[in-house]
Amino acid sequence: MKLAGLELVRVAMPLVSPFRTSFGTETSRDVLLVRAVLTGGAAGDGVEGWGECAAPDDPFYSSEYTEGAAAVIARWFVPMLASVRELSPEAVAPALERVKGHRMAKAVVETAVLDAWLRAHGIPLARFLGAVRERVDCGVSVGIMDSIPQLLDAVGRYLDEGYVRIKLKIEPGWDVDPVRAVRERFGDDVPLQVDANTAYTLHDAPQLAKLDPFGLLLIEQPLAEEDVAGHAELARRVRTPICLDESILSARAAADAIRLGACSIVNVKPGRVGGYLESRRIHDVCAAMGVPVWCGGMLETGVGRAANLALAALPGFTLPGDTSGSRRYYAEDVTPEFVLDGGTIPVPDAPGIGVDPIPDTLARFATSRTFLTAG
Ligand code: SMG
Ligand code: MG
Repeated sequence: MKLAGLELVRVAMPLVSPFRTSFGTETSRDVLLVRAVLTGGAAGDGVEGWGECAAPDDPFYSSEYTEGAAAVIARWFVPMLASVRELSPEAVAPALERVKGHRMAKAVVETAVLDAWLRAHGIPLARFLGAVRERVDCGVSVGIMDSIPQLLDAVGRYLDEGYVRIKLKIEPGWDVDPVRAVRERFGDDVPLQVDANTAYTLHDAPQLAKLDPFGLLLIEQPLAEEDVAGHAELARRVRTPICLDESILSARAAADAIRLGACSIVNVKPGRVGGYLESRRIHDVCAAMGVPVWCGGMLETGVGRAANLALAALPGFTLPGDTSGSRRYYAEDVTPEFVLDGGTIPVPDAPGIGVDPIPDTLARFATSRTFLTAG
């Protein structure tokens, strides 16, 4: 199979409510979807596949952002992939290896090719990855709010909807009080965790240790992306398990961080690590080292959500992920809705990622569409 081309589709997706983290507030997403068209071999005259870029609008979560991802794909990835004679999912990363970083951009391209390839072969992504479940347990990530009563309302609504785990975004000034308030209102049995998105330094260890009495599942990424040694030191000073998100860019980084004692749990986000193949390697490394993993989220539309659900169904994903129902994010999604039922969402079982954008809906949300011909 060869690449015929990639279509870059930009969609403007308003969020149902603002999502505030320690690095900023998002009210909508400028999402980059990629449609890969392959020809020849099992694809015959042509087969297409979809991927969603995890990059946010701004380079505040990590160095990547939507506009930058679209640029590197158009300028570098399309010509590099055009020269691959036998294009398979496994051939994408080696073909793009010369480009440093840009993992979210690499991931969306690899996913679109993977989806097309799996459709050509009639294989669902979940089966390809080695999934062992048909439904996955879902948690929800709750942003920083203006007040504790507002937070308790939001958490109460999510618990009523059936989410099986709550994650609170924290930052200096919004950490112990919201956690205590949630524990007092909803009890000690609610699986609860926090995510700081790098907002603290090692000097804050005494403050973070104040979270210990609340029996949290984990503290996610308290320190800077590069500060693996700092996380290892922090892990010795707090009892709550440390989970890394931003710091884990590859299976190698995961193995190193675990060996150094910087984390005992890993958040796997396919975009952050360069795709689903690397995500599976992280899963395997963590399983071999006895470290639980869970699937993170980047406010994906149904395109990215479908693939994340397949990943979250692997055996090592023993903690609920940020794989919430479509309605937690969008009043209307570009794919058929993913509905939370009994705290779980079914894993798509059709070939590839198992869903397609709905053409009319995509047309309404699209702000631009560019087809880049390979070769
Ligand atoms: O998709 O439910 C979701 C969002 C989960 O909190 C979430 N993601 O650091 O884990 C994280 C954040 C990053 C969001 S950046 C837009
Ligand atoms: Mg995180």
